[in-house]
Amino acid sequence: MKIVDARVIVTCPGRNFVTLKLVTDDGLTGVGDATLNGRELAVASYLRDHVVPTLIGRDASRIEDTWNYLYKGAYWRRGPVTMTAIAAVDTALWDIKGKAAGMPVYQLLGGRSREGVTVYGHANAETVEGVLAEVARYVDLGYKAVRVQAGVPGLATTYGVSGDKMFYEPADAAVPTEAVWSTERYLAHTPGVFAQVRDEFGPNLKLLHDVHHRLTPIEAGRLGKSLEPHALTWMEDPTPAELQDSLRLIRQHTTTPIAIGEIFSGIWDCQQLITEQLIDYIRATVVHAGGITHLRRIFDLAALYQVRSGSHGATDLSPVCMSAALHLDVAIPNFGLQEYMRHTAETDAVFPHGYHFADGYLHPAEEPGLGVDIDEDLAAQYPYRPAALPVNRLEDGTLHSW
Ligand code: KDG
Ligand code: MG
Repeated sequence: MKIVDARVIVTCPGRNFVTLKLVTDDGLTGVGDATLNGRELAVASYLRDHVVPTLIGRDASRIEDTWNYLYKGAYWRRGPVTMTAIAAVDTALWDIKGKAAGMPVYQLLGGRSREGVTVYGHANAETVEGVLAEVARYVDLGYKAVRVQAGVPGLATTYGVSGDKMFYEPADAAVPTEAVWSTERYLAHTPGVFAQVRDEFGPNLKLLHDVHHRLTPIEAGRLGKSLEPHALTWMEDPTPAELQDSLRLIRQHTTTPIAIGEIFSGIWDCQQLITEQLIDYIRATVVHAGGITHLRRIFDLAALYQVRSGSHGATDLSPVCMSAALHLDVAIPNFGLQEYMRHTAETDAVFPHGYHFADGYLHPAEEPGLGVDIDEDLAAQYPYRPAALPVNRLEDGTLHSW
């Protein structure tokens, strides 16, 4: 089973997506997501210029060997652009393997460990009243887990608070827009928001919050401690995690569980966090962490240390990534939660897929492979539009993590 064609498709049905489609000599096709928000064309070029020429004629059944060929063969290893490109090839090859076997990919990963994939949605609003209404909306839709983000008084905009409630598109301009941040205002306001949400919705709803890398370890320790009475399922990205040792300091101060990993490219970014049990949930994704093959490796390491999965699933990860994620989510023993930001109707039309939401759970497609495709004719109607993620500054103008 040889690869005879490899197409890199860039499309913008509301936002940019990069997709790799592989075709084999026996007529099977496979798709892989290659979207790296704000840096889409870098991955498209990496694939077109450096990877596709090495794929033609390659045996499509050799997933592990192809992964290592692309990882070790490039000499440079790691990095988000490389790992996203490898992920696209890997995901497409799993899709093909599933189709060749006549099975959904989760069967090839060991079969089901659960009936459905518990997902969380984003309840967000500028005001606490607005937040309560949004949480109620998600509860009415059947969600069992909700991420809560509220506007911070005194700040013009806040991460995670959007006008269009079911989708969140922070990459809002060709040249990055600038937001202003105050840790003091944020720390003063946030615990009160969660007190009201917990009070209104009771103990059973899973509540989550994304700090988006904005605090120092000791500030994160303080936030975690102040959130303890409200029993969060996790506090996400409390501090930038390049310095993995710094998580020890947060752990010394709080029992609020910690989730990190959406910007990780592979196992080396989280090895210490996992093996020293400095996090509770690893949020790496199929598309940015080397595909199904490599993410499975991360999750298996995590399982040894009682760390559960909590994969990133924002709208900049295409339905191809979501389809792949669900096959892993349903199969691994240490699944925790899956983020689920809905895509727009335009995006769903470009990427017809078989996964579906019911009663707070997502269910992977049952057809052979991943159960997702790209409509290339429709995709061609949405040309690429430059869109970058914002930057963030403190009130005195100092550049801060966004
Ligand atoms: O591309 C960046 C977004 O995916 C990110 O800002 C969303 O943090 C995010 C999340 O948890 O969904
Ligand atoms: Mg996040």
